Parts: sequence; structure tokens; C-alpha cells
Amino acid sequence: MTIKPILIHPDPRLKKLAAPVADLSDELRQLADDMLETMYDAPGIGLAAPQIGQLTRLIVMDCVKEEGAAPQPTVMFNPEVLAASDELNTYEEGCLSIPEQFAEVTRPAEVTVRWIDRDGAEQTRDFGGLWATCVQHEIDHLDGKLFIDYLKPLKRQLITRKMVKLKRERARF
Ligand code: K1U
Ligand code: ZN
Repeated sequence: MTIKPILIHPDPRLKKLAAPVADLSDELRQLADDMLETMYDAPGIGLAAPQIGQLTRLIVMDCVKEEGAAPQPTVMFNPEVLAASDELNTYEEGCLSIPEQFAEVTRPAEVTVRWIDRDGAEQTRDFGGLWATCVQHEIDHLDGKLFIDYLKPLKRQLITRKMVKLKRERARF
């Protein structure tokens, strides 16, 4: 497995619509495995393929945070939100493409998601808590949307400026 470099905002590839997966292949399974390794290494609780420059509808997640609890690596091809609760939840979100920046985002508290798993089987499941927040954040990545797009323009511009500076500094070394 390979740890892939994660794109940092602003990057045009993070604003594009990702294409659905037509047929599962060993190459796509390898991409999912590389994404899981990249996510655990970061560390993060989710990762979407566009964040490593692949414009494919593929996300990975593991929102198990408790010490000693069994990991739950989750791979979703073509994930779709089928239903969302009226009840909302506010969570302080971060993003591996926007390092060290956090902001409160309000989203549906529960969602029903359908996807194709790593074995090619269709799955449908209800998510709540952090899993619900994370799966919506990751599906947004597939639609070229970042959590800062939910913020007021001034705050979004401030964060974007910080990221431009960070990328300039990283490019010098
Ligand atoms: O998509 C991403 O950029 C990953 C992102 C997912 C996410 C975080 C918070 C709310 C919604 C979605 C991250 O994983 S940021 C890092 C993070 O949250 C974390 C890192 C280590 C331990 C626990 C959490
Ligand atoms: Zn993100």
C-alpha cells in the first residue's frame, strides 16, 4: 500500500465534480486501500478520492475514535444520500486539505446512505453522530464542495489566504 500526497486548498481539482465508478476493478480496490492507509497516516477519520487528485466517486472513513476499540475501515464507491433528517447537528469540522483550520458546520443529524462496497455489493445504512457528519463532508468532496463553503465569505477568504501562505511556505522547502 502507498501513502499518497493530499492536495491542499486552493486547488482546482478540489472544486471539480467526481465521476461515478462504472465497474469495480483491482486498480480501484488498490486506490481504496491506498486511501485508507493515507487517511490513517494523516491521521484523519475520512478521505475522498479528489483529495489525492483522483476525480472518482470513492470515499473511505473510520470514525471509531475510542482507544482500544476495533477499527471500522469503510470503503464507499458511488455513495448517495437517500434521506436526511430534519434534525440538525453542529460539529466543529476539519479537513485534511485545509490543515489546522476548524469551524462549526450544521448538517442533518442522521442520513441514509447507499453505496457499493469493496466487494462490489450494494449497501444501505443509516448513520448518526460523527459518522453522519463525516459521510456528508466526504460526499461534498465528490461534488467539489469544501466545509469552508458553508462559512461566511469573510471567514472563508481568511482561511483561503492562510492556505495560500502555507502552500507557498511548503513549496520553499
Ligand atoms: O475529508 C477530510 O478532509 C478528512 C476529515 C474528515 C472530517 C473531520 C471532521 C468532521 C468531518 C469530517 C478529517 O479527518 S480532519 C482530521 C480529524 O478530524 C481527526 C484527526 C485525528 C483524530 C480525530 C479526528
Ligand atoms: Zn475534507
